[in-house]
Amino acid sequence: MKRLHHPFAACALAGAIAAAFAGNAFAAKKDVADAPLETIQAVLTAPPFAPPPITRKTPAHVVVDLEMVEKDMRMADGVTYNYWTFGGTVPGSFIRVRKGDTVEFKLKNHHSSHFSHNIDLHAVTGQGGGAEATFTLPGKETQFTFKALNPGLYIYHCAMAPVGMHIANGMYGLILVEPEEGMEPVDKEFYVVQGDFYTEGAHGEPGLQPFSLEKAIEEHPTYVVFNGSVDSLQGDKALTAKAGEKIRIFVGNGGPNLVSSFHVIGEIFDKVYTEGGSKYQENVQTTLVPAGGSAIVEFKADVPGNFVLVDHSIFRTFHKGSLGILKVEGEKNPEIYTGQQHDIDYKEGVPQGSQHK
Ligand SMILES: [Cu+2]
Repeated sequence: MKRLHHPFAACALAGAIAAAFAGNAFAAKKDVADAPLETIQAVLTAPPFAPPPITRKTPAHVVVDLEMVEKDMRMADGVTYNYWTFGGTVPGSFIRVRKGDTVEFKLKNHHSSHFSHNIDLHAVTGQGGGAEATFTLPGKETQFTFKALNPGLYIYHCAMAPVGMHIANGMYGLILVEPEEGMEPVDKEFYVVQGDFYTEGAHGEPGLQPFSLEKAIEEHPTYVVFNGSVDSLQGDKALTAKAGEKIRIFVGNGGPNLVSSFHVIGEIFDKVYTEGGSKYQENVQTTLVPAGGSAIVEFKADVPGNFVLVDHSIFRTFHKGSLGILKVEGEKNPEIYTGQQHDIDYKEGVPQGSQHK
């Protein structure tokens, strides 16, 4: 005898009801989908800045125009390098879209380029992340279109063979897909991407330095830097903020080889969206940023000072270049941080804790 309360029977009934409702919901969604999307030209920014937050509440048809340029730029004082770039900078232009957007992606390869390039965006669902569709000879433009299905912070990079060499020459950047509800407002947003570079000459050896395939294969970088060069975030190029401001840094790691132990000396990240995903961890000192990966870090700059961005694999920082400054100005707050309170002779034989009496 058939038991009406058999769990599968119950499931089938519930499924049929759910399907009926889903059918209605689908019909309603389809009407919205049929409405023509507003066409918007994407605002692209050079590091260390990100385009403004997205305020619209509906998907759009976003057009991205990105130009690939090969050019000599400064690696360090007296040292230049022939960088291959997306948009003329390392990392490449920051791209910001919203979940559900349809992105029409136009990739241009400058006439002066010596090589063909393409792009693999980790935000793309589809063959090669777009690489197959964007093989672009010098002087050509290619195009493909994708739908931003998953929110998150994604690396993009060139995927022409030898892939490692194109990435090692600076061909990477970040694309942010904002969630539908947007992101929590902050006072300042920055764009920082680590990369490792391999030159024939030793660290600091002057002149135009060729790429060393041997060092790259051995994973022995000559330079490990933020935003493409030594001192890119120092002096008058330091990141700046005021005490009390909420800071968000979109952190990426282009690699091609190293994993970054990203840390800001003198700060604690209130939130880290680990690996650039949707969930955050709280109260983090150092976050791992994989090669070809990202993280979103957020913190309040409570007190003034020079806060130092580092890869805490620390020899890289002090000997290969991965050091940047966030300069925070404002009123001191001794309740949070006093600065040095004394510097006196230490008297041997006096019990600990009473030397200064
Ligand atoms: Cu390339």
